[in-house]
Amino acid sequence: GTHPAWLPPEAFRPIGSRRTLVLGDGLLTETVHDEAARACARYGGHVHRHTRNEPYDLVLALTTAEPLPGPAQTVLDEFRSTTGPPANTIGGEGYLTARRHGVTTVLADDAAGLLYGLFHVVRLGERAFTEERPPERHAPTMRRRMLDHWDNVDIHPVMGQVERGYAGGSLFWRDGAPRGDLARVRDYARLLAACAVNAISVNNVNVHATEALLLTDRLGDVAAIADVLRPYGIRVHLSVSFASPVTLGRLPSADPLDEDVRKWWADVTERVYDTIPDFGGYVVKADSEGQPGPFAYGRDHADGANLLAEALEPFGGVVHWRAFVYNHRQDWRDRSTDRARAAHDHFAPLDGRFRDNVILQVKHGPIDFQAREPVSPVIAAMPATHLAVELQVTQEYTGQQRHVCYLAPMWREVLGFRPWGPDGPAVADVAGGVSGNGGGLVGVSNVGDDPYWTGHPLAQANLYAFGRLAWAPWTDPAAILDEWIDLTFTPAATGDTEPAATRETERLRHILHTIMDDSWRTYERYTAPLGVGFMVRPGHHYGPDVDGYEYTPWGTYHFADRDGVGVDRTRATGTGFSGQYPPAWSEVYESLDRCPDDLLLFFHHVPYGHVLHSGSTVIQHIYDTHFAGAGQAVEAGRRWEEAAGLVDPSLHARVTDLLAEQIRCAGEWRDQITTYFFRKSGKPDTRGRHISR
Ligand code: GCW
Repeated sequence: GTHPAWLPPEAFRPIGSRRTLVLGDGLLTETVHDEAARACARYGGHVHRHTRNEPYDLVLALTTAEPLPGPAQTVLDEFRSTTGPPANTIGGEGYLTARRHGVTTVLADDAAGLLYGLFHVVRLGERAFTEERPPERHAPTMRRRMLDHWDNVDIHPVMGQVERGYAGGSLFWRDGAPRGDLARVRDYARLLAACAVNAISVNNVNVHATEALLLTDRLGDVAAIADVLRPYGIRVHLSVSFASPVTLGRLPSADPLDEDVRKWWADVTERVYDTIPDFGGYVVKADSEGQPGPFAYGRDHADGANLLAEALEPFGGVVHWRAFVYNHRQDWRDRSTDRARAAHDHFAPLDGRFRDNVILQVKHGPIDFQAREPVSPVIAAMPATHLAVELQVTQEYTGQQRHVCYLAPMWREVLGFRPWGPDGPAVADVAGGVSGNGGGLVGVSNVGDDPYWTGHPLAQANLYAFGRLAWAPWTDPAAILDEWIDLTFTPAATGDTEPAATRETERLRHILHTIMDDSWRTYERYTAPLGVGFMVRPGHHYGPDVDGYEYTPWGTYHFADRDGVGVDRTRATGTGFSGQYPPAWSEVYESLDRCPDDLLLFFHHVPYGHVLHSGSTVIQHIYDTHFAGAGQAVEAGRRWEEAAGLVDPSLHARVTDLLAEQIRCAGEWRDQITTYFFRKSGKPDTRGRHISR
C-alpha cells in the first residue's frame, strides 16, 4: 500500500466521531461533506447536509447558506461587527473559524475556503473540540500555490520518467501512456488540498516530442487528470513547447508576431478550454537549455509570453513564463560572462511589457537551486510584472531525497528577504502581490510513485511545508514541522491525555526536530562552502566533484587556485552582478567587509587566509564546517535509532538505510573538499584533524 502521509485515517477521528453539519452548494462543498462522511463511517459520527433540530459539534457552512444555525450566525455577526465593511468578507479561499458554546464553526465565502477550513480542523485534532476560541480569519497570502511536475510521458533516455525525480516513476505517466492509477492521483489531490496547493502542471518544462502532444492529440489524458483534481480545488496547467505551431501545426514558423501563429494558438487554446473549462494555463521554458523560443525569430521574451497570454486571456488562463534563461554554452576562459547576471539582463528591461495574465516565474536564486544562493535580483527589478518565485521541492541539489534536508528554513529565509532594505517589502510580499494577486509560489514537486510518495519519508515534510508557506509565508518552519509530525505520526495521540502516549509523542517530536530543524544547514556545511555552489558530479548532480563543472560550458565555476577561491561578482573588479540589486543590498554585497559570510564566495574571490566575520579564516572555515557537517550526519543516524518503536518499523528501516547513505556521502564530501583545499592551499588544519594528502 501507499503511505497515507499527512492524512492517515486517525487524523479524522475527532471529526468522524462527532456530529457535523455541512451547508452550502457546489462541487467542493460536496468534497467537504464526503470527507466528513468518510470519517464518520469509520468512527461512528454523523454528518448532515441540512439543519435538523439537533445540536452539532461542527458546522461547516458557506456564508451564502441560509439560514445559518444560531451559533454559526453569531460567529459571523461577531466577525462582521469587529472588522466592518469592506474588510468584513472572509475572502476567496479563506475561512473563519471559532468555537463558541460547544460548537466549532467554519465559515467561508467560497467552497475552496470551506475545504481549507475542514483541513484546519483536521490539523487541530481534538483541540478543535475542547477549547473555546474567538473568531479567527485565515486567508492565503498567495492566491497562486502551484507545483510543477517535471514528469515525462515517455521515458527520456537520460532523464527517465521524471526529470530530477527521486521518488520512482511519475504519478501520471508510465512508458509513454497515462499511468491509469487515478485513485493514486486522487490521494495526491487530497494531500495537496490539505496544505492548500491549488494548481499543478503535469509535464516537464523540457517538452519533448510526445509531451508536446498533450496540448492537442493527447489532451484527453490531461482532462482525465483534471477531472480527478477538480473536487480538491486544484487546476491543471500544461508545459508547452514554443515551437508547437511548427511541430504540431505544420506552420512554417512560430514567430510570435505572425498572424497565423497567433491564430493557431488561439484555436488550440479554445479547444483546450472546450475540453477542460477550468484549465489553468501554460508553463513555458523558452530559449533555455536548448528549448525553442522567440529568439529564433528575433523577438524577445515579452513578445513570446504575450502571444500565449493573448490566447489564454478570453478564458481567464495564465502563462507562467520562466526566467531561467542563460547561456549554457559559455567558454570557461571568458571571465566576463556571468550566469548569475543572465535572468536580470534578459528580463528586467522588459518590465511593463507583459500582459496582465503573464506570470514571470523566477527561480529563487540567480543560478540554480543551490543549497545557498542570494535571492534573485529579478525579484526586485520588475514592479510592473506579476512575479512568481520558483522553489525546488525535489532535492536535485540538496541530497536527492537520500539525505535529510528540511528545506522550509531556507524557503522562509528567501521569502522573508527584503531586497530594498529593512523598511521595504519582502520577497513574500512581491510574490503575494496586492491582495494576493501576485504570481505566487511555484515548487518543483518531489513526489513519484514510491510508496512513501517522496522516496525519503522525511522529505514529505518539504512538500507539506511548501504548501503551508505559500499560504502563510511568515510561519515558523519548526511550527510547520510540528503540524506535519502530529498529522503524520501521532494523529491518534493528539488530545490523548494518557501520560505514556504523551511522553512517546514528545520523544518522537524531539527526535525529529533534532534531526530535521537544522538539516539544511548541515547539508550546506558538508557541501560547497560559503555560497560558491555546485562542486557536484556533472549530469546527475549527486555527491562531490569539486572541479566537475570547472571547465564546462555551464557557467558554474568556483575559480579555486593556490591563493584563494570564489567568484568576483563586484562592480569594482568583477562581473558587476552585485549592481543588479537595489542599493541597500548592492552595497552590502559589493563590500568585502559587509558581505555576509555565508555568501562570501558567491560575491568575492578571496585568499584562503581571509578572515570571516566569524573570526575564522576561509580555509579553516572550510575544514571546520566539513568536519562538523559530516559529524552531524552521523549524529542524525544515532538519533534516529532512538525512534525505533516510535514509528512504523518499515518506515523506520527505510530511513535507517537512507541515513547510512547520507553518512557515507557526507563523509565523501568532507574528504574530497578538505583534501582538495589542502592540496590547493597547502594550509594545514589548525586543529590537526586527519586530511588525506
Ligand atoms: O536545475 C536545472 C536542472 C534541469 C532543469 C532545469 C530547469 C527541467 O538540472 O534538469 O530542467 O534546471 O529548471 O529548467
